[in-house]
Amino acid sequence: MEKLNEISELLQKGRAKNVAILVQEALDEGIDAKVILSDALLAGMGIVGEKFKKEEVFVPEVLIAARAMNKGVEVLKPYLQDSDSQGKGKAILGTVKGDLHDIGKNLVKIMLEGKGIEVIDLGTDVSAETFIEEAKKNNADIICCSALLTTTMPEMKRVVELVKSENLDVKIMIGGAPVNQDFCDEIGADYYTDDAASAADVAKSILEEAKC
Ligand code: B1M
Repeated sequence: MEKLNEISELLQKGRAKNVAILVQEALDEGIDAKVILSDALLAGMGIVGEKFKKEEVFVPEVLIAARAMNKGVEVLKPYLQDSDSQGKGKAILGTVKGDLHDIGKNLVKIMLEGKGIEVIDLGTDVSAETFIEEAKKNNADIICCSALLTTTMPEMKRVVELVKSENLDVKIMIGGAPVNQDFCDEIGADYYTDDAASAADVAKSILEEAKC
């Protein structure tokens, strides 16, 4: 769709204000918020990621594209909420230690909140100890860890080990581009999900099961 391509291209150029305006226009034209997210914003960021890998663009360009992505997501946020979103449980969320990528984590936050789950967002560069401390302090139901670097994924294993050694009654969900189901099984985490919307669906069903 032309509008979605236009948004994707503006995002790649880091034109944050224009991305926000066009996202609103797309919503006004009746395009579904989830379609705008996947086919315009995530698609654009994916292209930036490919160019970054091939060294066709560098950190500054990626950062301004990321800022444009966030502006677009801000506009979409109210449209990504479920109508029955009220007090469903509590999740601790963060990007693991050594890792500063937060776009995916922020999307997970929006989607979880959209399902009525209270989210305690610890930000980026979060150690396993901090995840555990905050889960205990807040009596959380789920710990959600995001990682974008292969070098930071092992911190997720430390989260699992600490939860087990402290015998905490909390589920661990992991995700992020380099993470997969095999890694989840290998480290003994409870759930792996591929994208933010599935993370929220799974979190909701974990909480519903816990109440049964
Ligand atoms: Co970085 N970076 N980066 N980067 N960066 C990657 C991840 C990389 C794959 C690029 C590449 O080489 N192709 C590569 C990692 C290679 C590897 O480990 N195998 C990389 C690298 C190397 C680096 C640096 C080391 C570069 C350098 O400095 N030389 C450096 C590391 C800094 C650090 O963290 N210590 C670095 C820095 C940066 C920026 C700061 C410039 C910027 C981050 C800005 C920010 O986040 N505020 C950045 C970006 C933007 C990227 C790419 C281009 C895009 C990531 C992104 O936001 N995607 C990325 C390339 C790529 O992934 N293709 C890349 C959009 C986002 C929505 O997707 O986060 O995957 P994602 O989230 C998805 C799913 O994964 C899932 O939901 C989302 C979709 O709905 N998900 C979850 C995420 N978390 C989840 C948790 C869940 C469930 C699902 O449950 C709890």
